[in-house]
This record gives sequence, C-alpha cells and structure tokens, in this order.
Amino acid sequence: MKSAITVSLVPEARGGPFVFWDGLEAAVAEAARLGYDAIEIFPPAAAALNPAEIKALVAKRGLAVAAVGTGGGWVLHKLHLCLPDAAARERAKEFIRGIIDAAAKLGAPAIIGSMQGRWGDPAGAGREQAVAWLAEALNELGEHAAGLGQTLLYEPLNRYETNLFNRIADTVAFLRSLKTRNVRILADLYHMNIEEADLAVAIRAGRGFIGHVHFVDSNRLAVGMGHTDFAPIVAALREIGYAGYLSAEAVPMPESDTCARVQIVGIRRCLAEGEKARATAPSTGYAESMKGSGDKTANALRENADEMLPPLAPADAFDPVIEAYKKDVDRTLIRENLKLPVAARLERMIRNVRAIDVLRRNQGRG
Ligand code: LER
Ligand code: MN
Repeated sequence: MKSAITVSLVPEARGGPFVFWDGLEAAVAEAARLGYDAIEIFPPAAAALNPAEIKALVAKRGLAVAAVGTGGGWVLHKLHLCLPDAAARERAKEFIRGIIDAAAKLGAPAIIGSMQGRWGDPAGAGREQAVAWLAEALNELGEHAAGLGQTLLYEPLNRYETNLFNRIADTVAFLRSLKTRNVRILADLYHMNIEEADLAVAIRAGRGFIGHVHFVDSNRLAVGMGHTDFAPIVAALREIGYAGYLSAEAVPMPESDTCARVQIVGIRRCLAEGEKARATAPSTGYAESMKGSGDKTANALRENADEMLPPLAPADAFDPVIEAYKKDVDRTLIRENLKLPVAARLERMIRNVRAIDVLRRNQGRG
C-alpha cells in the first residue's frame, strides 16, 4: 500500500478535510520531503489543471498523482448528479468528464464524492429516481474513464452528506447492478466510522471493489489523533489484496505541516506493525494533551511530531543522484540510530564530528 496526501486548490473549501492549501508546488515539495508516494488533488475545475506541468512537477520529486476530486462542482456551482433539472445534471456530468480527462493524463482516477448529490433536496426526486439518475451517470462516466484507461471512484458518504449510499456493502450491491464494471469504491474511514458497525468487516465486504482509501482517524484528523483501531483495518485491506493508496483526506489540525508529519508516521507504523501486531496507532500524545486546550494542545502535538519523525532534509534537498546512491546503502545502522532519542543521536553526531576533526588534524601532521 502507498501513501498519499491531499492538496486543495479551492480557497472556498477552507475548513474542509484537505491537508495542504498553498498551491501544488509547495504541496508536492513538502509531500516529497516527508516521504509520501503521491498527492491527491482537489481542483476548482478541469481548466485549473495543466497536466503536462503537473506531471513534470511530481516526476521531479519522484511522486505520483493518486486521484483527483470533482467536489469543486458542488462547492463552487452547487451541481450534482441527482438534481431534478436535466440540464443541470448534464452540466454536472460535463464538469466530472473534464476532470476524468485531466486526471487520466496524470495517470489517476477521478473521484465522485459530493457530486453524487442526494434525493428529495430541494423539492427533488424520490429515492428511486435519484438512484436511477446516479446509475445512468456512473454508467456513462465509468465507460468514459475506461476509454482512457482509468477507473472511476465512487465514494459512499455519511448520512449528513448524502442519503444515497452510506455503507460499503450497499454500495457493492449498487455497483454490481450497473452496466459498467469500471466504477470502484473509495472507502473513506471517516464516513465509515459513522456508518459501519465494524470497519474491517465492511472492508472485507468491499473485496474486489475498493479502489482507493481515505485513511484518517475517527475524528478526521491525522492517524493517531483519534481513537480508531487501525490494525484490523490494515489487516482487512491486506486480506482483500488492496495495494492502492492510503490517502490523507484529513482536517489540517493543528496546521498542515504537523498534520502531514503525524500522518506519515501513522501510516508507516500501521503498515510496519503487520497483521498480528496490537492495534496501535501511534501515540501522538494528542489524547493526553486534550486535557489542556488551545495552544497547549497544539504545542504538545508539534513537539510529539518532532520526536516521532527522523530529522528532515531541507526542502530543496531532492537530488536524483543521492536517491540512486541511497538505494545501495545498508540502512541497518541508520535504522538503529533512529531508534535512539534525539538527544542521544545528537551526542553521537557530535562524537563523530570530533573524531573526524582529530583524524583531519593528525593527517595534517603526517
Ligand atoms: C470527499 O472525499 C469526502 O469525503 C466528502 O466528505 C467531501 O464532502
Ligand atoms: Mn473522502
């Protein structure tokens, strides 16, 4: 499984669950620096994406594009696939089609989340009619994506965001009823935490259908900041052979940088601990710090994130030669070193620098 992190290019969506907000270039640089595999983009529209530029930008940092959201059509234009007006539904499809095209050029699938809409709202169709419209749209758009060599992602949302499909098992049954075989499920752990009785059971029910995962804690914060038990979830994903992205569609608390750092540590630990390991999402100290409030909470979390992560390279440090060199390096010593607390690592480093200094001086004498 691979890691991804979200970047929103839609200022109007502020407050939404996207980690980075300061443009693609900054997001890609920071994601690469932290060791993510990919970014997931939330654009205002297809026209805001320049596939050639984005491809070059991510390739330069060794990243990929995991997926592209279509929710800008809802946030900015109040479009969705179950609107009673046929012309408005057509505009919604057109909006999504544009993003499918741009995403395909980036080697990524498009996501239908909030653009699925809901029934009965306002003075809209009944459930049966709305589901028929949704099915028609997914058949059309799913086949359009297939023609470009991409799947289309459909995301069941929680009951406060849609009244169409809220649970994985119901979504599987719905997708089985479609003519297209090209629509996959986006399993968002935040929505699932609200709707499913057991997240691991729900994931198993999605076998063969899950194509993307929004991997966040119970409160939609970074992994380790809530109370989700990640071990059975990761075990279930492994069991169904899921090899896609675990994408951070998280609320950037206490701010983007700390959220991104806590999340990557969380993903690594979840994946490293394996199936048999106890259900330990990383302890960020967040739960304890919640006994305090405001700045105290945020500061405790920042400090913990610093403790948890190995020191970071400077932002401009990506160098393909170094990356190639690193592939041949024995990492055992580095890993052992990283297990030590920061102070002990610093002490070792000072000792080594002193030893090198002595060697140099002795060389000078010889
Ligand atoms: C989109 O991925 C999502 O999860 C929704 O909650 C956005 O409204
Ligand atoms: Mn989501």
